[in-house]
Amino acid sequence: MPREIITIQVGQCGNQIGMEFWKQLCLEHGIGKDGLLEDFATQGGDRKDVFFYQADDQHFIPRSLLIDLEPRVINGIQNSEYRNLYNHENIFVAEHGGGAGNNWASGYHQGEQVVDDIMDMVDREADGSDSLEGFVLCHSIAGGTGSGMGSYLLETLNDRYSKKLVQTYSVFPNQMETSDVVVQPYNSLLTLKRLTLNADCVVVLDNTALNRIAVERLHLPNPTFAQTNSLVSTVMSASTTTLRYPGYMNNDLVGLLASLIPTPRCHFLMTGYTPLTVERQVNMIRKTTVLDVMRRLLQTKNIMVSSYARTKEASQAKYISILNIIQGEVDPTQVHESLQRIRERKLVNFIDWAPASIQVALSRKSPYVQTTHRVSGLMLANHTSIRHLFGKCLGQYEKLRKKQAFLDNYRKFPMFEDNDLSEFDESREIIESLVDEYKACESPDYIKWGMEDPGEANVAAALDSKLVL
Ligand SMILES: Nc1nc2c(ncn2[C@@H]2O[C@H](COP(=O)(O)OP(=O)(O)OP(=O)(O)O)[C@@H](O)[C@H]2O)c(=O)[nH]1
Ligand SMILES: [Mg+2]
Repeated sequence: MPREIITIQVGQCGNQIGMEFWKQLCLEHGIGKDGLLEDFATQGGDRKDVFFYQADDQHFIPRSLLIDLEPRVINGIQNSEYRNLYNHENIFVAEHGGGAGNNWASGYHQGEQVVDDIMDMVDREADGSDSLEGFVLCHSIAGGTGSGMGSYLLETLNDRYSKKLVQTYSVFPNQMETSDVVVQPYNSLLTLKRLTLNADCVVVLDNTALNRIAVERLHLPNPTFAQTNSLVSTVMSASTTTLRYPGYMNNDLVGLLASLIPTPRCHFLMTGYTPLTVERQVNMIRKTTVLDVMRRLLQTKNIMVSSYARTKEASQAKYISILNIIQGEVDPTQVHESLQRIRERKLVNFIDWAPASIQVALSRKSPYVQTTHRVSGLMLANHTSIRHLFGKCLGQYEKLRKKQAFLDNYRKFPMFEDNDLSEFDESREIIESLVDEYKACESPDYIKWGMEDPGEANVAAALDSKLVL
């Protein structure tokens, strides 16, 4: 029985990374640019129906919604070789075409106004699936549309499809480039509140780290979005391989996430990948034992989130859980031995309040995509040092807010009318408490954390229900 997943791509970044994801999926499943199955790909054994459905004329169509408040990126997709891939009824571009001008409040407000049209599309896609497992949202958190409208959609999905999983691929802004978007700290903070409260899992894609990897590892002096998005699509497709090439574990999203997310709020995942390549440029790695792949995955230079921790803090950071998805020619009997080695040599610093959770899934690889490396690995990790990224967002927000900078842009919209800035304050509190919770995870007493505060008792309740299960 398929466990279908509907992808919702919102805004420039959301649609650009979404498009790369679909290109990669088409290649891996032998689906042509027009959605027709290639002659060589009829033998299958893969599960295309998780992400695609087949139309009456045999075309494979992505279960995907393309949404933007300005036409440029979606027009680009519609004029590309992939123009016949998507269902045209699933494309939403605002009539005014003016975007949300890097303003979360505008994106959120416009989301509220067009939500019926978009939910009609979502409902239609949901009705067309046998056993819908959940939704994947692709967006950036720093602009106006993906962040603001994305936030509104997250709240709505949570409300209307409360039993379904919601996972996001969320692009964090480049912290090194001041010119990026001046008000990005406001937009990021307001979006982070929804990612904390209304998503089951957030895969953090950090433009700072993606750029660093492109410059340092791939020797691209001025990486373009096309180049960093190729890293993103690699991560997105690798993280879904166990769903698309079923094996003995992690065949559905709930199974994949359950092992990585022991408590509901700490659901922000980092990723690492090896070998890193862009546009067929390959750093040759010859040794391909499971242990080698796992070691490489644990190296910070392969990890796609930048660390802002000071040295002392960094040494206290711990892994809550790790899932390594390894594809290619490896000897499965090595898995157990490698795990033992990693434990013995203390290569990984794990939390003290639960058993060390490091899992390895050996997954099949697409027979249609030729790679020069024999083995590749993706690490999905729940790691407490993610709190420093949120800390950085909070710090930047405080600076801007203290100066009362650019707030008038927000006051124009109903949520912030009459100088009501409580939404900012509430979002700040929630992110502060998220940072505190990740910090608490570093201590052996985490299980007791938040018990004295009735507002946080839900964490303990959730833990209890997990233990009962
Ligand atoms: N990795 C990556 N980041 C992107 C891409 N496009 C935009 N970004 C980042 O996304 C942020 C800006 O958000 P956009 O997605 O352009 O904005 P939007 O959602 O379209 O919203 P508005 O244009 O303001 O209505 C910045 O941090 C950019 O660096 C992309 O293709 N890849
Ligand atoms: Mg835009």
